[in-house]
Amino acid sequence: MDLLQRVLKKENLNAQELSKLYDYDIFTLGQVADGLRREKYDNKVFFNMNRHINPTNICADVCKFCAFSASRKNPNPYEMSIDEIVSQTINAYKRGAKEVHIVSAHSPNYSYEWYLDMFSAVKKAVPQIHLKAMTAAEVDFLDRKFNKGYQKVLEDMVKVGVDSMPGGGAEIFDEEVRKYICKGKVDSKRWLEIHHYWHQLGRMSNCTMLFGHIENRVHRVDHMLRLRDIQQDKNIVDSKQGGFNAFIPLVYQNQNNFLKIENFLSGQEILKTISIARILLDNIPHIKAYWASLSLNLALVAQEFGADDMDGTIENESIQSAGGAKSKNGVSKEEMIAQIKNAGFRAIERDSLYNELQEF
Ligand code: V47
Repeated sequence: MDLLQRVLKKENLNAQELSKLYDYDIFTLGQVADGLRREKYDNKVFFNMNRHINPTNICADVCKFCAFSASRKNPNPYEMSIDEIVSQTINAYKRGAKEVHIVSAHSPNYSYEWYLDMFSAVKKAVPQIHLKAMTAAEVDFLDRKFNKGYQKVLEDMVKVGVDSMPGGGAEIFDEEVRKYICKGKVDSKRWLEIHHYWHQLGRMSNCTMLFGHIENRVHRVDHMLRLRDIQQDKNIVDSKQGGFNAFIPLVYQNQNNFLKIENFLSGQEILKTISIARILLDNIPHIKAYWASLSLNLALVAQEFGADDMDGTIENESIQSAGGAKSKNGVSKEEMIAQIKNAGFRAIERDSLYNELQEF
């Protein structure tokens, strides 16, 4: 039987076998992925009104791909105070943001209590805002620095009002590649355990994959399968609470950092990866074509290749843009809506948990 048919019949295949999905042309993969996304969401494209806040770029880790952290190539260290973070949240809320996405470098300077106080202060100032914060890499960093145990860190996050976790820090789970690109950071097993425990607490999170550097197709598929596996936990599925909301493939931005690559990703390879994600990740509801990473244009095309979400207005994007992406100032709500509609889709503003708020 044809490989695609075997995959759609949910035959148990390994990453090596499944990586052969890339041998199909993009139209075949796209048609199947588009069919699956339309079954669930018709021709809706989701976006949200959000604000990214990155409290500091001072980092104890040295990931080769990172252009955001203060380093020899980026000698502009900064550190925000809790007051600044709160005031950015209030201003974003007044402009219509429903979510703040707070992710930091792994700072040697902030105390454990600083994080808890900061989240409490944000939630106290704007109780209505959805607080999406702390990558699994940060949770692991705090656990190791302050000897807390990752479970305690996650439980404390719940107590101070963190609503959901973003998907950062996943990079590529393959241990060899990971060792080369981000040695010393949270390992793959722990990244997955942290999200799994968060899901057991009844909370939602996202998951990412950084691709287009030194990884190969098998590594990408292996990454997706590891995510699909933890999403299968029967207790969590039965409880109908907690789990991954969205998978976000992040295209590697190759400027101002220490990871030199020889093979640049084609648009075709990016779209195939998005289609394969939709086909393989049948238990993760949303595939986010993060426009800051893909560009607005390709993120819109990706909506015909299995993606159903663009991410949000962002207001201030520091990580992809540090690596060369044109996303520094976010995108206005008006432009986001116009672009989605011009591409022939229905523009749906959602909240952070994908409840539909308004159609434009
Ligand atoms: O973990 C770092 C990546 C991630 C580069 O959960 C890079 O809704 C490309 O996770 N080129 C952080 N990527 C961003 C992130 C995210 C973004 C938007 C929404 C959500 C969500 C999560 O950015 C890091 C890392 O994988 N990254 N450097 C780079 N040069």
